[in-house]
Amino acid sequence: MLYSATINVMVKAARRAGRSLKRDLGEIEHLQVSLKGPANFVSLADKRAEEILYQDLAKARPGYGFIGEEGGMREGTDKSHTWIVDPLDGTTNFLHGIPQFAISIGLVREGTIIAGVIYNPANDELYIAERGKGAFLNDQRLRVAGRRQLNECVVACGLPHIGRGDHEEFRREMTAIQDRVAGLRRFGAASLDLAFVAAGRLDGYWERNLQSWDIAAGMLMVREAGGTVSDINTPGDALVTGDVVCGNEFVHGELVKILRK
Ligand code: 2AM
Ligand code: CA
Ligand code: CA
Ligand code: CA
Repeated sequence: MLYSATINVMVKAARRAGRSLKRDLGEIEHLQVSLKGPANFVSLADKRAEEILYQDLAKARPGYGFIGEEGGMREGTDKSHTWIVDPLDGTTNFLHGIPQFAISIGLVREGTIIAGVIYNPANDELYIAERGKGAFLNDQRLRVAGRRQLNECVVACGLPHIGRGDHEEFRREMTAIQDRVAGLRRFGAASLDLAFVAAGRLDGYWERNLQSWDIAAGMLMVREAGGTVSDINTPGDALVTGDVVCGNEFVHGELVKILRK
């Protein structure tokens, strides 16, 4: 595959940060884990990976703005382009040695996501999406699954975290969906849940209260694989509300019907 220069910059940065995460995975006991908020862990691994991503991306595109989970907002001189970066999505999995975590890099131009890279260094799966050009996993073009019977579908969700979201509402939604699908999953890394929908491994996924860095790259991945992604509640922008639902057009529609009741 021939990707654009911007994608190549993102892939190089993700792979370098990925090497850092892999090194740190081998010495979890030295990572100085702390809590940023209820059930929101951060470690040296998150911070080191973000520093690498910031350095590489800022060097290649000096004017672009940068929003990273651990570094906050850094404005650029180019007001139309912003990197949206999660240096380690799935920190809880990472700290438990569960190999379901990823680096997620999205590029937004004037409010539209135009490029996304999601990289899981544990299994070397690299997902790439570019607006209008498709989505790829290790250079293979991706297409969402085609199932049209909800009772044949495997759907993933995210659980509301301690101190966030409406836990009762979630239990109602989860029960309603669980009763209709072939299987329900909870993997714990939002970027990879979206990537799995793009890859046709999952038929659908929904989660509330996410942040832009969790989903910017993944939302584009699903769209470029032919899927439908939206805000759960309204036709609003999930990138802004953090409440995301996706699948093929049919599965998305069915999930929305259940979740909006
Ligand atoms: P993180 O590992 O980068 O924090 C899993 O449901 C998703 O929620 C992950 O993408 C995870 O990203 C995020 N997450 C984990 N703990 C969280 C918390 N306490 N509040 C908000 N988001 C959280
Ligand atoms: Ca976090
Ligand atoms: Ca995250
Ligand atoms: Ca993170």
